Amino acid sequence: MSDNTPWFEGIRFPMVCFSPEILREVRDKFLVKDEDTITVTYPKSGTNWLIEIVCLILSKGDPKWVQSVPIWDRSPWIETQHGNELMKSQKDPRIYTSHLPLHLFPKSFFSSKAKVIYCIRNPRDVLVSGYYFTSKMKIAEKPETLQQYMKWFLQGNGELPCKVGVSELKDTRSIVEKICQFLGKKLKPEEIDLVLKYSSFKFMKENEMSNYSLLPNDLTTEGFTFLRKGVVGDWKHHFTVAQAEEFDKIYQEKMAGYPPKLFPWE
Ligand code: PPS
Repeated sequence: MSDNTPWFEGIRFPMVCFSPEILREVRDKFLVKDEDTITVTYPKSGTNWLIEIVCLILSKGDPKWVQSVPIWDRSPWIETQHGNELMKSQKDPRIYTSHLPLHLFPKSFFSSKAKVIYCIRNPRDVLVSGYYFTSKMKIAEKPETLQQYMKWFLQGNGELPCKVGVSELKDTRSIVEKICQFLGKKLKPEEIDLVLKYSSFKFMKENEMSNYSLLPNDLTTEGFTFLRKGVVGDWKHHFTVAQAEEFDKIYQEKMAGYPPKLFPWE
């Protein structure tokens, strides 16, 4: 990645949506409240899917809210200029989102009782998803090839905060039930059915409040599709054997010391 993309404390941020002032303010001054629910992810790990599920749980499966308010307004990204501004008028109990790594996360979180739902995805699928996303967005520098993007990706972007983990959203029903329990929301089985229905890939792809078709044209290029494939294991169709080996080598190095089979993709 060229030096045109600005750094903030070891992380690269496209300055179209971010500013050093806001990033600093979020870390040092943002007041996390005990009643807050925060969805936290590394980018391209299923953030929007998780937000949709949380919103639908809060509305007991009624799709009115998710079909009338853009996803980035329902659960604002606190570190973006738009999200940060919205947070100033957000009513309690608040829900919001962040991709921030641990060292940039609001300090006040660590002494709060706020609920964090942290979603992880196979980093190989994250890489492929990020490659297509970056290739079609005007805010980020475009990789010429997957190999080039892999090189950028493997340079690393730090780690994310984790208070409660939700692994890759494979068995979605049990994940939804786990989130309901965590949030203290009792939903009837038929309400859970509605949460699953309206947060499915098909429904989210058709919902213009969730599929990013409302993004201004000057941010995206021809052929931009936010809900691209939504599957597990797409990386196998993209990595060459050499790339898979290169990825594994770095993965093993970075994960040294963690118990084996810690994650579902291992
Ligand atoms: S972002 O830009 O970081 O906020 O992106 P994020 O939402 O984290 O990740 C985008 C990927 O999530 C997939 N997605 C889904 N998969 C399955 N079901 C549902 N409902 C769903 N919603 C979003 C989306 O398709 C992106 O993955 P890829 O692999 O590119 O398809």
